[in-house]
Amino acid sequence: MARKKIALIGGGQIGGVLTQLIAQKQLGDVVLFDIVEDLPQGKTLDIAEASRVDGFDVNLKGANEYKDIAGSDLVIITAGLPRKPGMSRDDLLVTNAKIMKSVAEGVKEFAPNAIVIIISNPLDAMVTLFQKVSGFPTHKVMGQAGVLDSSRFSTFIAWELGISVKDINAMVLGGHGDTMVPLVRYANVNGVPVMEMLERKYKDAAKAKEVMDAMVQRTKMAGGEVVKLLKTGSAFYSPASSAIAMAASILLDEKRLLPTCAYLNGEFSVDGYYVGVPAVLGENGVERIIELSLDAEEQSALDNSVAAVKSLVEDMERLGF
Ligand code: A3D
Repeated sequence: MARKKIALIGGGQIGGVLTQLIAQKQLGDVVLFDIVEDLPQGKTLDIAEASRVDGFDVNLKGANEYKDIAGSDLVIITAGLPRKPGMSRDDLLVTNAKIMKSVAEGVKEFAPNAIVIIISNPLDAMVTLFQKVSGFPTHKVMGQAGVLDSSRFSTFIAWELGISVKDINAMVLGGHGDTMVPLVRYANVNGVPVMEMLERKYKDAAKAKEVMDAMVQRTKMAGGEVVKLLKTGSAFYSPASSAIAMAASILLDEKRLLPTCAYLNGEFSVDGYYVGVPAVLGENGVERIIELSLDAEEQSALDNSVAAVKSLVEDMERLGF
C-alpha cells in the first residue's frame, strides 16, 4: 500500500510538532509548507536527521510553493498568528481570515481531494471560511479543538481524583472559545460518573459541585493559562497531539468517536454552522455525527456557544470574507 501524503500548512510551533509526531508514528510522508523561506526546510531536515535514532522511515520535505502539496490525502492547517497574553482568539479574526483565504485557494488548486483538519484560530470561523473558499464537501473539512479541550478537562479530573487519565472519559462540545461546553453529566471514570466519585471523595454534594465547577472553569480558560505562562505564543504540544489523534482516525480508518468541529445540518438544533460535536472520523472524513440527549441546562449552554460562533462568523462575513 502506498504511503499516505500529508500536507502541513504552517511550519510554526504546532507545524513542527505535527511533523515530528507523524514521522514517529509513521502515518505518512510529510510536506511542511510555510511562507517563510527555509523555515520548513530547516525543520524537516532537523526531524529527518532523527530518523535513525527514532527508527522511522517516511519522507519529510519543506516547501514554500503550493505545488509541492499536490496529491495530498490529508491537509492539516496551522497557518496564522497565535495569541499573545491579553488577546482573545477572536482578536485574531482579521489577520488569520486573510491567511486562511489564501491557504484555501492553494489547497483547492493543488490538493482538491484532500480531507482537511484546521487548527488556526478563531477555530470555528476559520473552518467555516476554509470550506466556503475551497467549496470542499462539508464532511471533508473539520476543525480540531474538542479533542484538546476534552483532554484538558480529563487531565484536570485525573489530577483531582488521583486516578490515571487513561481511565477518564470526558467531552467538551460547542465553539472553541470561552463559551465551550464541558459535559459534566457524561464525564466518567470507566463508566462511573465523575460527580459520583467527587461526592464519594468529599462526602458533600455542594463541595463536589464546587470542585467540578472549578475544573469546568479551568478547562474553558486552559488555552489562556498556557498563553500567560509562555508569553510569546500559545499551546503547541497538546494541540498537535490532538490533531494527530484525528488524523490517525482518518488515515487508518479507525472510526474513533472524537469531539470535532463539524458541519451541522440540523443536529443539536443547529443548521448550517460548524460547531464542536461528537463525530465518527474515518477514511471519508466526518462520517457520522452522534447526537447526545442534552438536558435543558446543557442545551442552553450549547445554544449560547453556538450563538457566539454565529456572531463571529457574521462579523467575518461583514468584513467581506
Ligand atoms: P506559529 O508558531 O506562529 O506558526 C504559524 C505559522 O504560520 C508561522 O510559521 C507563519 O510563518 C505561518 N504562516 C503565516 N501566514 C501564512 C500563510 N499565508 N501561509 C502559510 N503559512 C503561513 O503559531 P502556532 O503554530 O503556535 O499556532 C498556529 C495557529 O493555531 C494559531 O492561529 C493558533 O491560535 C492556533 N491554535 C489553535 C489551537 C486549537 O486548539 C484550535 C490551539 C493552539 C493554537
